[in-house]
Amino acid sequence: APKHENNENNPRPMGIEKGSEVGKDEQNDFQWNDAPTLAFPSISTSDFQFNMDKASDVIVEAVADFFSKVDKVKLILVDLSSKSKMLSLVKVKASEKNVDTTRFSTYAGDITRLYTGGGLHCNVIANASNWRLKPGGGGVNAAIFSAGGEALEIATKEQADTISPGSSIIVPVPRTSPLNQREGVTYVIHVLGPNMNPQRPNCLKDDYVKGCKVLYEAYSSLFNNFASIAL
Ligand code: AR6
Repeated sequence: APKHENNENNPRPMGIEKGSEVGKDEQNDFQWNDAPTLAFPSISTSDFQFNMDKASDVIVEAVADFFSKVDKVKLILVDLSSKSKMLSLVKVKASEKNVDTTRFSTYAGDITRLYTGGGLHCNVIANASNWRLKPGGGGVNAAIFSAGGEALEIATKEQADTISPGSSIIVPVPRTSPLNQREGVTYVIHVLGPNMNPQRPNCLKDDYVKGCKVLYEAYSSLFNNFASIAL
């Protein structure tokens, strides 16, 4: 067991209590603690300047729709700080919509250090990408490419050169990548969300009718791609 497992500073996502029976489905003996888990950041709400209140509605709707079709997988929304406005908004709305907290939780921490920083086993993580699937830039994209090393860059290029808003691309993470070796991440799914930042390509200029539609498509594409790997 990793050393940090008893560290109180590493909050566990709701619904996953170490050493307890929480998450065990009595009916069929299904172990929720072992369920395939996707960790994902809030797409478009930082550099792409998408309204957080609207984005949180879209996330909860996309999660609820996905859970109505797919069973026995877990989703975790991740953001860097426990003071994250996105995490608070989504927690409130998920609870209002009665989304199952065994299957959907939030986690404050670095998505590139889920295992070494939080003891979480997530073999699939999502990235808020740019249309050229290029490393760097900033935000979670820079963090994931930096943690993934050259191996992730090469593996990404093997899958695609570009990506369009509202879609996602599955990249198997090579064993040589530190993200795989250190964190146990075997897939990164790059997602391109809608952009409201005039200084970035394809700005939607505050068209939130289109924006919410594209954001919903981005999450459905992500979740469906995750299911195609996990199940
Ligand atoms: N771990 C978890 N969450 C993070 C991390 C991290 N290490 N770093 C940032 N976040 P953003 P976007 C959160 O800006 O708005 C890039 O340059 C952050 O707090 O990364 O979709 C790309 O190349 C926020 O909640 O993505 C694109 O050009 C969320 O991740 C552009 O930014 C997404 O913020 C995409 O912009």
